Amino acid sequence: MNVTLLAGGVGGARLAHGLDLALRAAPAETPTTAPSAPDASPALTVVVNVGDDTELHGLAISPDIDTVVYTLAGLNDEDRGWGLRGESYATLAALRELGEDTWFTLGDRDLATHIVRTARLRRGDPLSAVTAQLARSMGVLPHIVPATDDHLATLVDTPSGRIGFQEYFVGRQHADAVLGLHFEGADAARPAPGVLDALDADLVVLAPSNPFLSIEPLLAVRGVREALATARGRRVAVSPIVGGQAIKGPAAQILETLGHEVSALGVARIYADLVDVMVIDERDANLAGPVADLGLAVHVTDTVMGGPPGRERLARELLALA
Ligand code: GDP
Ligand code: FO1
Ligand code: CA
Repeated sequence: MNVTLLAGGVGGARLAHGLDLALRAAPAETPTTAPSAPDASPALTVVVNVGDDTELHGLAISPDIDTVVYTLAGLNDEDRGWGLRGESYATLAALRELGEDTWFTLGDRDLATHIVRTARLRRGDPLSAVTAQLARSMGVLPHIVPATDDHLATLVDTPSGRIGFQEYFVGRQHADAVLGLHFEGADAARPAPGVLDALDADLVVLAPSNPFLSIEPLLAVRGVREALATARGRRVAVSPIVGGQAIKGPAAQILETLGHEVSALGVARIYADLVDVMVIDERDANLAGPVADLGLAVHVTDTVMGGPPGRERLARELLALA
C-alpha cells in the first residue's frame, strides 16, 4: 500500500514516524517469504510545508523538513519538538560575539544541515533533491518531499502589520493575533517533483498539523488542492484540536481569530471538501454526529500520540481506514 502524508512540523513528524513504523512492521500486502529489498520504493511519502522556511546568517533554514527528517531519523529533540537532541551551541555564541542577532536558536550540529543545504542549493540543486540527499544521509527511508522547490513564504497579518513567519512564531512567540495569512509566491509555485504523483496514493493523510500554518501553504501550491480534491485514494484528516485546544502551538488562537469554531468540528469544516474521513479524538466523541453531517465518515480514537507506541497505534488505525 502506498501512503502519503501532508505534514507540517511536530504533528506531522509524529504521525510520519508512526506511519513509518507501522508500514515497516507490516509492509507486505501479499504473503511472501522474501523480505522486501532495502532499496525497494518506500511505501511512505511525506509532503512537507515550506512556508516556514527562512534565511539566517546567510543559511537556508527549512524547519518543518528538518523536524520531519530528524524525527524519522530518531535524532529530534522531543521536548522542544524541533532541532537535534543533545545539541551544543558554541557556534551560536560565537556568532553573537561577532555581532550577529541570534534570536533563532541554531545548534552546532543543526547548523551542519543548514550549511549543506545552502551549499547544494547555491550550486543549483533543487530543494527536493537536497532534501532527499540529507534524508538518505540520516538513514531515513520514506520519501521526504518539499511541497515546492519554488519560493513560497508564509507572511502573517497582525494588528501591527504583515510580518514574516519566523518573526511571528519565534521572534514574537506567536503572541500576535493572526488576522490573515499570505503565502508569498504560492500562485507561481509549482509542486516539487513527486508531489502530484504522491497524491495518487492508496491513502492520503492530512496530519494533525496546524491547518493554517502548515496545511494551507501546502494546498496553496498550484494544482495541489485540486489534485487532493479529486484523488482516487482514501483521504483522511486527523484533527490537531483535541478537547477544544491545540496540543502545542497557536492553532486554537488562529482558528478563533479567523472566525472558525475552535474544535475538531471547526477543523472538519475546513477540510470537508478535501477528505473522506475525519479522525477526531475520543474526548470529542460528542462531535461525531455534527462532523458526519458534513458528509464525512468519522473515526473516533485516542489521537494524542506521545511516544513511538502511540504514534504507531494511531498510524495502524489510519491504515485500516484505507
Ligand atoms: P509545527 O509546524 O511544528 O507547528 O507542527 P504542525 O503544524 O505539524 O503541528 C502542530 C499541531 O500539531 C498543533 O496544532 C498540535 O495541536 C498538533 N499536534 C501535535 N501533536 C499531536 C498529537 O499527538 N495528536 C494530535 N491530534 N495533534 C497533535
Ligand atoms: N522554534 C522556536 O520556538 N525557537 C527557536 O529558537 C527555534 C529554532 C529552530 C531552529 C531550527 C529549526 O529547524 C527549527 C527551529 N524552531 C524554533 C522551530 C521552527 O521555528 C518552526 O517553524 C516552528 O516550530 C513552527 O513550525
Ligand atoms: Ca511549521
